[in-house]
Amino acid sequence: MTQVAILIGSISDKDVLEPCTKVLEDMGITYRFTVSSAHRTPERTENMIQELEQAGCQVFICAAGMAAHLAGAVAARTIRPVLGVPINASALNGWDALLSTVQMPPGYPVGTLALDKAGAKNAAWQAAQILALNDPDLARRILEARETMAADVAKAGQELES
Ligand code: RP5
Repeated sequence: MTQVAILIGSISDKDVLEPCTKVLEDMGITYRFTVSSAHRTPERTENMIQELEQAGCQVFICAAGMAAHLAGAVAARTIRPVLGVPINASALNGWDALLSTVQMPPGYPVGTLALDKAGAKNAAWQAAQILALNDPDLARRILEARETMAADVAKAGQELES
């Protein structure tokens, strides 16, 4: 079963998604990571969405740069949550991708995260939180991870002050 799909617009985007796959793996979430371009392979994108939904995908994470329409193209074809990660892949430093991803028409939202690796990481956390609505064990793992993060801050504070 595939709980989460990660779609990138180009294979050149692959490394940016490494923090995303790590969080999903740490949380025990099954995912499929593949490439499909909104512009270069529109039919593949459309077919992929159907295939992924049939495989049980609950959340789509879509990452692209430049004219970053991948998340919007997916949101047009599914009512499952779509999270968008704009990638800095141009001379406009990612502003083009951010604005292309975030500005969706009413009824077709893309939950747009931060640029690049920061957004990729939080897309995984956001997907985990969505899945946790119906998965108490996953909810517990998320809370435990937060406790670890809080303990790390406290430990760093103690070390800084000592
Ligand atoms: C976007 O254009 C991709 O998501 C990538 O970020 C950027 C460059 O793609 P390539 O020319 O490297 O395939 O569509």
